[in-house]
Amino acid sequence: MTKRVPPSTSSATTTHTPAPPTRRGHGGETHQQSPGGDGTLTTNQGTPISDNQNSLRAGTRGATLLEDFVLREKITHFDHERIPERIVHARGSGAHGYFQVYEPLTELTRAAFLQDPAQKTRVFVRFSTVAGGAGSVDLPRDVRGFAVKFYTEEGNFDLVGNNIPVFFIQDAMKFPDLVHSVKMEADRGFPQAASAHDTFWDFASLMPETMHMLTWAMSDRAIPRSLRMMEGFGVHTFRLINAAGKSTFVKFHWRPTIGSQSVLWDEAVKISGADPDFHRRDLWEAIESGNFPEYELGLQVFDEAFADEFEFDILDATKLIPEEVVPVRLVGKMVLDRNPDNFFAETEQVAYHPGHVVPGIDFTEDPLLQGRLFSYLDTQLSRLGSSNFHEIPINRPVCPLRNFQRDGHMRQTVAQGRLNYEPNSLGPSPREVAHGFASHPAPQSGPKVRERSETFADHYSQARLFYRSQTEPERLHIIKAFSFELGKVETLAVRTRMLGHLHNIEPSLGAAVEKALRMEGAADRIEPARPPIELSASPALSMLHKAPETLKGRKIGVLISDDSDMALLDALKNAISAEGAELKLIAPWVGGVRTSKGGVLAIDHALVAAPSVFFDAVALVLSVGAGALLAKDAAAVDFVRDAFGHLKVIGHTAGAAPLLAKANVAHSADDGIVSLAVLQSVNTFVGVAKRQRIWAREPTLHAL
Ligand code: HDE
Repeated sequence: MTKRVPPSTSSATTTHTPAPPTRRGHGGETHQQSPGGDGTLTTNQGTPISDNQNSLRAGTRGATLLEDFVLREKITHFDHERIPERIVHARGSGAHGYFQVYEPLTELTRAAFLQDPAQKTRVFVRFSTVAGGAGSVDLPRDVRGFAVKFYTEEGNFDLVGNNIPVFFIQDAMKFPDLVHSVKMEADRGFPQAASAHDTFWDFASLMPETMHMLTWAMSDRAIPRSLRMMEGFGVHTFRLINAAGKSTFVKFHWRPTIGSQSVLWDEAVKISGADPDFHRRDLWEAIESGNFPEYELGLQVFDEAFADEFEFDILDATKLIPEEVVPVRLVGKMVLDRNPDNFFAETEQVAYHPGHVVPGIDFTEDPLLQGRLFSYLDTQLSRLGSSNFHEIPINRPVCPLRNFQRDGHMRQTVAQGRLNYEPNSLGPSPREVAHGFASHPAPQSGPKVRERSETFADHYSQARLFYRSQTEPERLHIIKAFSFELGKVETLAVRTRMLGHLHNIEPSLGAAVEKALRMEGAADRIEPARPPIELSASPALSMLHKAPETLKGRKIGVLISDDSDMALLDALKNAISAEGAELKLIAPWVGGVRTSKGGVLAIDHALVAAPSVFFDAVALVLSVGAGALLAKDAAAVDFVRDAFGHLKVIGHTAGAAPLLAKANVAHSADDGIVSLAVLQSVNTFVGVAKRQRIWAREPTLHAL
């Protein structure tokens, strides 16, 4: 039987004028394909396509013809759409932005982009999780990558950091082992994006140098509220070199201007199900709405004399320098003001490398950094498939690039002339320059050994420092995280070994985790290579200690229904936006709610699709009838119960009473339950919500 082709899918008969390719980018030139427009659909060779619905066949029911180059080209290209995902940091979210220095840093560095406060240097940032695959969720317990590419006039500078200032291991030799142990177990292919399994804790418990970073990874730092509310760190000690060749040691920091904040573990678990793209969406939406994320660049600078007298080795990436010892000087600001045009072309293909430095910035001998200097270039060869990855638009420097490297897989540059060598005398060609990058002449000597320096031997002191510097709620979360992770470990010997380390970090931590696991007295005795030393607490290591009272950049979820009080909603909206926060309306029906005047009020989210874990505080603006109705609805009850359990501020009208009761929330439970009976109480609600969470509530919710 011959089937008739519907008109909409029949071959196009209209003629089109081909749209000229546009050229755009951060500096590199690229053909951009824009969707829509009146452009003709073509093959990759530019041949106009007359039918994009049907392959070429011998008769309407006959075999497909091999000569169908349109089909073959399309399928071939599709078959190769994926490139290998990053072995670590596979899941990432990117954004464009700019960086500006506050004042010339001439005395410290000759890096051109750090001299002129009027100059904006374009950047591309990629945030990532470490262990999960590209399609994993945004909120596992994990370290976050914080990689910044500065497109400077003297070449690209990549600051490839993390959101935790130290690392698990001291020597690059152990990186493949670390990563193998944390990724999915080799035989079974799970768990995805989770450190809570035997191989990770087996490795970690056999490597005391991981203890400091483990304590950070078990803290709330590993479950950030938003990529906009996360600190970043260069981790290693680097060098800044000024025009006179003077070297100063530096540690790089990024500080979000709206403060750092994290979610609670139970929120992370629920967000992972309700919105696996929680962080990516949040970043995208913030930038789309003009609410640009900002981070200040901070420097901790110090000299050789300090390095010599400091208790720890500044080349050891498992150690930090407390801010109370060397203050962080804020020297500039990065603003993320543009979303990528294309996720693959930019976020996926961007290639960072700690070895991408500019004159004025240099390395130290940190053995972890030294290993990284090899790895990142090497990894691009398998990931991007060619030594020409620097020609991909997102990776191209904005300054001229001239050298004698030629050809290779997928070369884009059409080099002119015959001078592909140097020295030459046959014409003008690029030459070395005196102001070019020159390595700092740090003296190197010593026998060729495979040996760790004695100065790297202390593995517990800074873990203890970190733990002791936390506030009570933060310590409780560390205990709970260790208990959760070790609770998932099936091999008893791994658990008892790890408990031994926790005792060395801090006896009360070890005891608390033992109690939580009901393994009192089970810890192995582990003799530290070097006993921990007592250090003064560093309050700057606590997120809560530094947390500003603010709603800026936060989201308030307001649950409404038919006949909600419009005057109250208006007052809430004004007060919340005056704080730089966003109000989101949630209702049982995505189609909106009826107002008392007979209109329909549009809303932002349907209740089933927007649990309270998406918001920083909530308000229940419900009429008497709506409160009684929603008290019978599980999604509404969970909305309130979770908000309470997650220590959020809850504003409510009198009508919400049955719902609060059903969720087991007493009106007077604490000062985070705010009555919105009168309009003025909106200010009280906003004032309390600025505290972000009601920490005093937490101990009342945990019996064990
Ligand atoms: Fe990485 N790391 N890393 N790393 N790393 C990669 O490079 C590596 C380390 C970091 O968004 C890979 O292009 C080794 C520390 C970030 O594209 C790879 C060692 C820190 C990103 C690699 C380390 C980082 C990566 C995988 C130990 C914080 C994502 C894909 C010697 C200071 C960048 C790629 C992006 C990515 C190797 C340790 C941060 C395999 C060998 C320490 C943020 O080359």
